[in-house]
Amino acid sequence: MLEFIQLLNLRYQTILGQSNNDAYKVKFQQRIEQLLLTEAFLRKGRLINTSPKQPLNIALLGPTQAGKSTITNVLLNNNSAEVSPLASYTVQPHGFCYQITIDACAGLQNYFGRFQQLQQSDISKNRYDCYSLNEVTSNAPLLPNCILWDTPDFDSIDSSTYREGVLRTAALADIVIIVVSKEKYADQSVWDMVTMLEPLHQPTIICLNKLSEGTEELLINSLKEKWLLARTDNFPDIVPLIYQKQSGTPIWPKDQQTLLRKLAKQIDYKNHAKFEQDLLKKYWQEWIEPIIAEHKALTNWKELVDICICHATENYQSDYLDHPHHYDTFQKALAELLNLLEIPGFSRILTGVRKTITWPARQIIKFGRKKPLIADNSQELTLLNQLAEHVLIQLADKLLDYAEQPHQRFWWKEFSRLLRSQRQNILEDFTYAAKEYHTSFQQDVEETAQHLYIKLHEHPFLLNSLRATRITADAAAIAFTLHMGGIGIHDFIFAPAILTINALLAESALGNYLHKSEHNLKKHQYNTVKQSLFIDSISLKLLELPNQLSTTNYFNISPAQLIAAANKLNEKQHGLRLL
Ligand SMILES: Nc1nc2c(ncn2[C@@H]2O[C@H](COP(=O)(O)OP(=O)(O)OP(=O)(O)O)[C@@H](O)[C@H]2O)c(=O)[nH]1
Ligand SMILES: [Mg+2]
Repeated sequence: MLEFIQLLNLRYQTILGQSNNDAYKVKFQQRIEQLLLTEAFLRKGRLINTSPKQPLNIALLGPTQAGKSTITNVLLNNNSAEVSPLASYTVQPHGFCYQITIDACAGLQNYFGRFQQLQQSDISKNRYDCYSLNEVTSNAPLLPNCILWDTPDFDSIDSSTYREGVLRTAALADIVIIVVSKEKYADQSVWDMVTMLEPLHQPTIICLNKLSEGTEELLINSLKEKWLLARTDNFPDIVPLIYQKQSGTPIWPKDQQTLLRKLAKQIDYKNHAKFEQDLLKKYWQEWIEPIIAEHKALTNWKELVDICICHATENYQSDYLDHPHHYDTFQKALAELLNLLEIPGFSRILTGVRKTITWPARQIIKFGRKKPLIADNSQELTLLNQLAEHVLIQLADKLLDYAEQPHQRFWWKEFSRLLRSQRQNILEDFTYAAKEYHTSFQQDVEETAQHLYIKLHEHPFLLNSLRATRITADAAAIAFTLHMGGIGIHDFIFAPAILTINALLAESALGNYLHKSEHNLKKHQYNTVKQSLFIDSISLKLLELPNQLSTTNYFNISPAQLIAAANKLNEKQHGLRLL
């Protein structure tokens, strides 16, 4: 699950980097923060599992200049944290180990991942992917043994650049101290953070800093109202700190000296796995919404392609296979049959030719003259190419429609551009595949002719009477001319001799067989065209197109990856950590 959250976060960040849409930016930025916090909280779960004796972590979180660093020093009872009147002064998480050695914090580097652990004195102000860890030697009666974390603010203009450090430290904390000043306690950014932290179930206190005398009650009541709006858990302990004009150092109230030590005793990790799961579930639907939308777009695309391909296949059937004037494949088989008939009359006609070439005509190829394909410029090929073009036109129109709709508009626009750029390639590939099919289907035409020829031998009377007619001789001559490329298939079909032969055969004892052969050839032709051209060529290429979309604009998380992650999210067994 941790890996999936990291992947999701990475994709959100990449896409956000490419986006110019402001509404979209705010939404994505929010989700990135949720993901960062969740990733850190899952890492915390791993830390608890791998190093159960981890030191206690207490983090001070708050808006800039609220006094986080100042209060860190109050709690540490020294001046380890750097305080400044300049806004956004602290920009990295600084951990101060009280009564704890740095060696005991070994698991932290793993927790912080790409953030580098440095000495406070070695940290440069311009580097945000690091944190410091220092041992403090003071006596700090307000603190239990712990790492006390001073953190950067989360509300200044610059804060987005170092927010990850804040979120990582927030998720690490076993106790959270929200530091607000009287000027800042009502800021939306404070309550957004307070709301965001609720699923982490951390014991929390609020330090209300820079108070003027007498305003305490009023401000605490107001804080309470805001808390009840933001959170569902109990209003936490408030530590009011009066502004110390002279010393600059607030004084921790006497009656709350033991507050942190008491809270420390209540820390319990037994529900951490459940809290992780609740946190994931809280945001899950929102996070995966754009991925689902991408999957939906892909499904829509597949449906569109399927519909267009289905129409094209139907049109091929009606405009070619079932079309009385356009369909010519079976006629080619008949032409082959006539060539196969060794008819005496036919032989006489061919005598001149036979002197120079060898029968059957197929062997002409051996003499360097390519046998013309019966229908190189066939009606079928023209129609197939038109159908492919029509499929692409229909799809391009549909894509434009989708690009006008509110959902996944950018995906469809980009996809529409992609289809336009690939259109020519797809059509050229289709034309090539159609020619290939046409050439190789010649073999099936010849086989049909051979079967008819064999069948004809079962009817010697018919064979002989065919051979005896002058018409058959004429037809054979026409077939040969067709074979040699002298005439086209349409001249052949409508030649009177051929029409007569067709009628003769259809009305003969072979009529039924002829009809069946035509039917079978057509069926086989339909299946071949459907599979090799409409499915394996054009459809496959169209369905592969989404893979060519730029990965910087889209999530590209597959349905299988998403299902695997969702399954992990829902796997829950008593007491077992599964995330
Ligand atoms: N006089 C006086 N100054 C205070 C008090 N509390 C905080 N300050 C001042 O407020 C300013 C900001 O305090 P910091 O502790 O640096 O605030 P911060 O929240 O860490 O600010 P960033 O690191 O910029 O986010 C400093 O100049 C402090 O000296 C107080 O009680 N009295
Ligand atoms: Mg500070």
